[in-house]
Amino acid sequence: MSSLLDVSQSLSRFDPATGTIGDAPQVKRYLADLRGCFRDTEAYERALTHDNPLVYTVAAVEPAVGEGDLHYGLGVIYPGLVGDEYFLTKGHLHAWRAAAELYIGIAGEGVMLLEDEATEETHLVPLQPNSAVYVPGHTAHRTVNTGVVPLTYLGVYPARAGHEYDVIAERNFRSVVIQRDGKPLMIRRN
Ligand code: S6P
Ligand code: ZN
Repeated sequence: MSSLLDVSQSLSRFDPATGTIGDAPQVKRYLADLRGCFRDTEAYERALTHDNPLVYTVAAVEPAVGEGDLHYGLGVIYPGLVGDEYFLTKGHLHAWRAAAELYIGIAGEGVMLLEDEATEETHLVPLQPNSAVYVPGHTAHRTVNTGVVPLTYLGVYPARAGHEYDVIAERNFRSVVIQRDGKPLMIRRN
């Protein structure tokens, strides 16, 4: 019987400084890609008239999509604000709703917004080096850089998880993370 272990696929080296994992594809999201995400739409449009900064990158290793396979991605969110709201990811549910995910903090200071799809109840969980955040299934997740240096993290998820962005684009997260007195604070969107 042949071995299922393909050692060439077992080790990858990631570079937190560039947000890359070997030659795995890297997605770059600029401020202009995040229309609709921020609460203060005037501040968003104003910021865009000056500049279109890189907000975050994700390099993903997504080889096979077999039952039981895992995928993972290295995310880097740059520090910044739109109005009083910190730079953030688009956020998503998994297309396969039951799929959970594990986030592992590597560098920087941030938080995750976790929102139960059914109840719309939101939780704020710190994402920091040497800590892991378990995102259960059926939970929309968005990552936010609340610090002054890039927030770097690894996300590990079932290969079949997939991404559902449209639901989030339509209804958005019920809560936002703003800077108040120099510190992060979660408030309701409206
Ligand atoms: C994938 C995982 C992460 C995100 C990354 C960017 O399931 O949750 O790798 O893709 O944090 O966020 P988003 O919402 O733009 O995919
Ligand atoms: Zn995810």
